[in-house]
Amino acid sequence: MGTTGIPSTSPEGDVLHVQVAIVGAGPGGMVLAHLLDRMQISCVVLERRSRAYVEARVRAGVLEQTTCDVLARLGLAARLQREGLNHAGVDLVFDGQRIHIDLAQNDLAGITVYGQQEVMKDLYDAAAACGVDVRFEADGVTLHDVSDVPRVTWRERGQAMSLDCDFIVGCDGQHGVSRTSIPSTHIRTFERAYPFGWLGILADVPPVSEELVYCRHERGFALASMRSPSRSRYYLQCDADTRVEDWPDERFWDELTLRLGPELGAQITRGPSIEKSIAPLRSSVSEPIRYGKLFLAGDAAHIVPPTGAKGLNLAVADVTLLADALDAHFRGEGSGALDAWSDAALAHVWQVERFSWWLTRLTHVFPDDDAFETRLQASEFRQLVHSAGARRAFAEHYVGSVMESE
Ligand code: RFL
Ligand code: PHB
Repeated sequence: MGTTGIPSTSPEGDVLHVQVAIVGAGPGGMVLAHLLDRMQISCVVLERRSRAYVEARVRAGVLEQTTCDVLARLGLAARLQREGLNHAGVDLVFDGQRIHIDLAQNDLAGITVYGQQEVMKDLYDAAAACGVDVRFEADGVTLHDVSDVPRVTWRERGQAMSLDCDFIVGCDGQHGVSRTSIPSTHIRTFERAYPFGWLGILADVPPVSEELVYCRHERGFALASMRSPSRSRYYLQCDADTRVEDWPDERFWDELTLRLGPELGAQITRGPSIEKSIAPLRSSVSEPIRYGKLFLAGDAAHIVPPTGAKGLNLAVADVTLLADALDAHFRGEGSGALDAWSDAALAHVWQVERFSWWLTRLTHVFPDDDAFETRLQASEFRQLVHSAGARRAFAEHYVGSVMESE
């Protein structure tokens, strides 16, 4: 450990070198940095924001077992195992009818609810302890010559920095610089935008249900989730152009109560929101996710609507596969695994894209849907009610065991 990192800044402006430069210190970039550190591959992580900013960003809540296993393998799961909430099931409500889907049947492992903010704290604390080099507030990160002899430049506390490397991994999310550093002739993006967003709140009140509840109501989708036995996370489908100011807490609670229906709605404990934000929904995949010496991973490469709870898990899956391929390369085993990485990662990505799109289609109200479409939705739900096979397929996708069982 502690092989990562570049020498301290050279005042003479010497060019520094590292094996892998990682752009973005979100979950993808940080898990990759830890994996490379354990493989004795030198790396540095360049993050545009401050540590406090990233840790305050409320996002994912659901971790697949594979993600938990990667964190455990890295020795980073002590708090996750103590504080994470294991869930053996999830509930779906469709126009008032509620079903339970067993997520821990047979070989399936269930999921763990543990906030992305907590994951980030654990990754950053461990980075500081192991000497993994993370440069926060790296300004104006620019990638050069990515097809051949890659170099990264940025500004750090006003000082110009430059770094040579063997590879760059762009883990800088959907608005980062990495994807746009690939010439448009060498990358293609496939996408779907959805005509709505999610309005989310966090509140220090007990969750309405022990399980996560995904609810399709004629007024729109609602999701009941949590962070702890005393902290709830709720989402409502909202118009694409709605603003947080349009949604005072009382309006949110009233709407949630309506959408969750009389039985669940009556159980809601209201309280002041401690966070409220709106996220647009999008599906998108770029192909291929390698150009020369540059690899794209996580949200920089693909976006899923949060309905399937998959984005963070996908980012971890991408970088886990990539770390093994980089390790094989640096151990002199050739470039086969690196060359195969983009296709291999994308095969998994498309599985997850399909599930996330399908679950969004099933549970949301699409403004242009006619009676034909809504009857198809209802019929899709009835399939889940009546078919153990359909519920099993749902569970496999939700817990993320699909690739493993193929
Ligand atoms: P991130 O987390 O966006 O991190 C990218 C980092 O790169 C930095 N950056 C730059 N750094 C340097 N130079 C630049 N030019 C840069 N541009 C950007 C950014 O500051 C940032 O720190 O991408 P990454 O690592 O790929 O991770 C992706 C996940 O964060 C994301 O997919 C999840 O949050 C998605 N997601 C969920 N995923 C799950 O697996 N389970 C869930 O339950 C779940 N729930 C959710 C979600 C996302 C949501 N929103 C807000 C979209 C719920 C919601 C509401
Ligand atoms: C969350 O708890 O933030 C959460 C849970 C399930 C999802 C998305 C987000 O599908």
